[in-house]
Amino acid sequence: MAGTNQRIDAGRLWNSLMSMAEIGATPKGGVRRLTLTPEDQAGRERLAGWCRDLGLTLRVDAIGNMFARREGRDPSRPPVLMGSHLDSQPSGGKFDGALGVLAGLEVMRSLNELNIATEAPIELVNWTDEEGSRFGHSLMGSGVWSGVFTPDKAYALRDVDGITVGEALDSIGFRGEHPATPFEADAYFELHIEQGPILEREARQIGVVTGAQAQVWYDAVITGQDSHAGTTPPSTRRDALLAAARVIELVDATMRKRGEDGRGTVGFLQVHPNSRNVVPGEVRFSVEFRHPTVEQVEAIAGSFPGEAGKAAAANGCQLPLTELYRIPAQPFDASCVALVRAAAARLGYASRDIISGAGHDAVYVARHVPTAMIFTPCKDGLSHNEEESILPEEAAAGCQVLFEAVLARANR
Ligand code: HGY
Ligand code: MN
Ligand code: MN
Ligand code: MN
Repeated sequence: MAGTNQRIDAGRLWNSLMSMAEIGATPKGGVRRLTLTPEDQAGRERLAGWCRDLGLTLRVDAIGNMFARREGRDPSRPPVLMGSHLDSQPSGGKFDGALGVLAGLEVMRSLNELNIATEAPIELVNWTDEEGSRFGHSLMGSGVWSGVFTPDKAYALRDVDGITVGEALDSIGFRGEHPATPFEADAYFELHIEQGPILEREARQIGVVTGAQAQVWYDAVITGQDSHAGTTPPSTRRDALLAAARVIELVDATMRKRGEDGRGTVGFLQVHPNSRNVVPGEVRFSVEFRHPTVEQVEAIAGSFPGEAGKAAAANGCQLPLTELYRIPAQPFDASCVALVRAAAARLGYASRDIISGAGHDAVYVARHVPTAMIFTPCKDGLSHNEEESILPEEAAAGCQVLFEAVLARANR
């Protein structure tokens, strides 16, 4: 395995990853650290302790984003940022997000150990609620920071139990006093597992991420009529679940029309009243589409709502569809991408350029700060799954590239 001139401590990085994975550990080897829950709080506090041990200055902003700062020789220079997220899917993997945060921590530890003073300050970031699983808006913390969502809009988002983001932030003590607004930063680098099969299939250790694909997210509520399962004949049923099934078929057909680049998913669904002998009168569910080109996402956004409404109406139901947000395809900054590519080459890692199929905080940060991402492979390209797994040397390779890219940028 290349990367002989390692300046990071691979074993220490792996130990940090395994230590963080204990928080919210699930029986099948994954993690459940839903945003703003006690598990997320425990992960945040563990990170904060590690940062304090390094003498980093910690600050938390109004949406709970955490920034740990290492001073540079020239405090007037804007900081170089690096980081990712510690929140997870309900049955997520140990490395999604955590790798980027803990590799950043390892960069800080190594800079201290090697007594390297950088010109510019460096800040490690843990973004709040990247996953969007609990409150329905992904990239929420970086979205508020970058002005996509207002703080008040974010605070008002509710989970399935009716708890708001504001209440959850306060309950874990992470509503900080710093404004959640874009401050001047020199660059942002995010290390993340690819969450897809390409790097593993091509035996590449590093993905040089040049951008991320476009997305559109909806909330759907199908309303029919609750009625008795035993007495309601087919002719008078207004079965919201049957209508939802037709719409879900349409989501799949809309995706497949775009071939292997198409993505269409219904991941969340609630049936009301969810009783065995009641024809359901209401179904709430999520719909999201993605594609490498914004044109295709725009085309879908132009046709899907009408087609879905017709499918619901054909089953005697209404379908209020709310578009939550659209994320255009986001190219990353060429000079930062070049630093990632050069670092991988210098370290002797096999790399390739790649577009991210997943959304990342880097997508919103890139609207204000020159940004690049580094990918490492994951087994079978599996993620958002408890069996997500990577090798220690893969984590180390990504961390080493992060170290070199951040150092080069901070000293340019
Ligand atoms: O949904 C996403 O793409 C991200 O992994 N949360
Ligand atoms: Mn992630
Ligand atoms: Mn994820
Ligand atoms: Mn991400």
